[in-house]
Amino acid sequence: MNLEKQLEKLIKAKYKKTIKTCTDEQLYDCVLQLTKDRMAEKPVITGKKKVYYISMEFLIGKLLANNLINLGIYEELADILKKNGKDLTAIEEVEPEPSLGNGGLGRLAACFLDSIATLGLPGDGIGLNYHFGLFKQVFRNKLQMAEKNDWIEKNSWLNKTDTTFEVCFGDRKVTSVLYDIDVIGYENGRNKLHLFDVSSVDERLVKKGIDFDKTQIEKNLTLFLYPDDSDEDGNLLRIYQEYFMVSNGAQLIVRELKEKGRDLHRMDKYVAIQINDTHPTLVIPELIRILTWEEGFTIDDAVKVVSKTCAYTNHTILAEALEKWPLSYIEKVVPQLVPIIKELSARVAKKYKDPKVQIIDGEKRVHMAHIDIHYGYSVNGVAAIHTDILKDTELHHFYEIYPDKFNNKTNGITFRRWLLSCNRELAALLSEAIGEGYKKDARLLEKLLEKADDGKVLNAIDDIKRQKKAALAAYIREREGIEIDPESVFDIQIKRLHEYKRQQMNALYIIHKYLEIKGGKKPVRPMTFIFGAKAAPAYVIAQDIIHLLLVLSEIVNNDPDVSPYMKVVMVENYNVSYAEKLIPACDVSEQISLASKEASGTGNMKFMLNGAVTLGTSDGANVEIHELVGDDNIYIFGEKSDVVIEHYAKADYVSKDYYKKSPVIREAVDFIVGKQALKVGRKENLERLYKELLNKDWFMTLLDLEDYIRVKDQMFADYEDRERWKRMMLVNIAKAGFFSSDRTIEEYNRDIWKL
Ligand code: 26V
Repeated sequence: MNLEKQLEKLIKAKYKKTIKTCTDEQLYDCVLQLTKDRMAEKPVITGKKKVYYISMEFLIGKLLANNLINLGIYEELADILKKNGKDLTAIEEVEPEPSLGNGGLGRLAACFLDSIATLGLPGDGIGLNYHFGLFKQVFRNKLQMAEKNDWIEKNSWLNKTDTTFEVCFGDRKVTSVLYDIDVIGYENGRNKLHLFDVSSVDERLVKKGIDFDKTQIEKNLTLFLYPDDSDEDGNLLRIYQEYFMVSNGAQLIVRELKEKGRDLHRMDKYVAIQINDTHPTLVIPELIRILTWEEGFTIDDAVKVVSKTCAYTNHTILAEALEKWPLSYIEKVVPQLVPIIKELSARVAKKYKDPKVQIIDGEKRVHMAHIDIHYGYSVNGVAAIHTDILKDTELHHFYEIYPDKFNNKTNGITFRRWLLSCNRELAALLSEAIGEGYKKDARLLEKLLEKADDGKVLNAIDDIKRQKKAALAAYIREREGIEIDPESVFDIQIKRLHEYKRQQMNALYIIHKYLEIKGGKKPVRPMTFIFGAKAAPAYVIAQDIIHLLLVLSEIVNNDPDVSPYMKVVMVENYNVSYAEKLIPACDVSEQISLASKEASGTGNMKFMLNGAVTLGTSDGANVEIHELVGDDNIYIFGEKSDVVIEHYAKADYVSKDYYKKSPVIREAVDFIVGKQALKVGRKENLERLYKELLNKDWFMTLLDLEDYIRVKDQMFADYEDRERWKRMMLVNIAKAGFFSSDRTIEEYNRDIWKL
């Protein structure tokens, strides 16, 4: 049916109105329905073999614009609405954003689902339907508070199915209910994101903020994305969630295989299971349990086929992020898996004596990654440098045993969301300059290099950047109540708050600039420093860093000597939707993690694609960005990963030495507990952070601070060479094609899944 007629019909049936007389909310409701109907018409992608991407997180973001684009009806619908005095972007704003992920890992899973469908590969996601997802961040008294994100509305993208499974825990049994979200490829067919829920979940359990009784598993299991793991109940709940997800996933996979009449002994010919970090690791013993207990397999046969089916992706080398569960916890939550885990562990112990590769260690903790490596057929890192570090250091002992299992899959991002949807102006310009081909084959963006000396194209790119900066300035005025100057340089750091990502180093630069301006050294052009970051509620120093950023924002923005030259904005509740507004408006992309610590990063890719220039360390995918754009189109500073790794090995980094040696560092660090800061900030938070930096500084902020200041100053100076900067923007866009998640998924398929 004609799109306009279809919409009119829906509106008439539901609201007895017309497009013209509907509110934006009513229109959203009907456009959602229309889009779902159109998606349901798309053929399900099928094939002999299918991948299941199993993950505790799918940070899908709002879906309306993306689905309209992938259906190829965005423009048409926008025109229809416009003709009736309505604005599609205003209607997009009505959609609530689900927060089913923490950050990069969850967003990557969402990009992958988009690419899997776009490439026409059969592949479904398996995850959990968190009712309140990750908390909503609000600032009170310059501190982060957490509230629930109530995203599920009566009419949503979720489709309730009649699939239910029983999941047995040691102390109770629960019944699951499955919700599906359709995943449409760009001009292609349909896959599914399966989100499991418990039928007995009770939202009323949440009292104040995000507090709830962590022991009432039937009622709380799917309320929140992993609650803090600062106490035993929190940890146990996390294991309940993990087992609930994998048990449902395994039952679903086995059921689908049986429905298709497949021989379970040859499961690996029909199924690949990609384990996203260690969170879904229990799927391995759970599948073995199902095959032996319920399908009559010998343990040897079950282990063999499962090991040929499961593949593992590692997303971090941070020791504190690698899951090691006490066997006693697993015993309490899923006692039925304990004999299987013990058997898997015993087989390893029999073959390998090295304590570093054991599954159950001397303290009776289960190393989840070790299960994946021994009993999976592929282990991959997420950027070249990350995979090298895994092979050379973190997982070296495993690499010696299984050299062929290790491989790299450099992360990617879906260009549908991070270019076509969030920067329609730039996409249109690119189509005009180099044709539409890049939309299907991102590598064709390189054709833009032919325009590197074309003043018209360069100016057009720059004009779009200004337009996006003006739009962001208006949004920030409305949301945060802060006035920023679109003519200033927009320097942006948006990512989870973590010491290794070093937002605190950026803060020290800001203090340094503030003091310079106070001392009379004015910059040629004003600078705007923008941050967005949530911190885990139990992560004290991260909370302190947020406090410092909010303190700096107040001091700087209210100082009449300084504010004409510099502004600091910490946006509230940074999420995918905010990212879609910030990234197209960015001049300088801050990627300043301590070398070796950021496995890949994916924000770095989104910024580059939108014409921002990276200021970064040789870490994660920055290394590959650097190789692609060359020295002239990126700003790299700081110690390299080998130096950093050696500091850790020798334990010889002493932050106080750097503090003592450098007056610039001293002045900036002391400011944190100086009179001015203490006047607007809280002593407890600021002093704790100050002491941390001086006495510990585990992620070596002061090691790189001077080099950071030097290179960042140079970068701001270069920004004034406008012609050169425009060229840098162009080169970054042109070289971003490699980071399309379509390329990443093609590699996963070629090397691992073989669909
Ligand atoms: C988890 C935790 C949990 C508790 C303590 C501190 C901590 C620190 C880091 C993490 C991260 C877990 C894994 C993760 O999210 N990795 C991210 O994966 C992205 C997609 O591959 C990648 O781009 C990021 O560099 C990587 O940090």
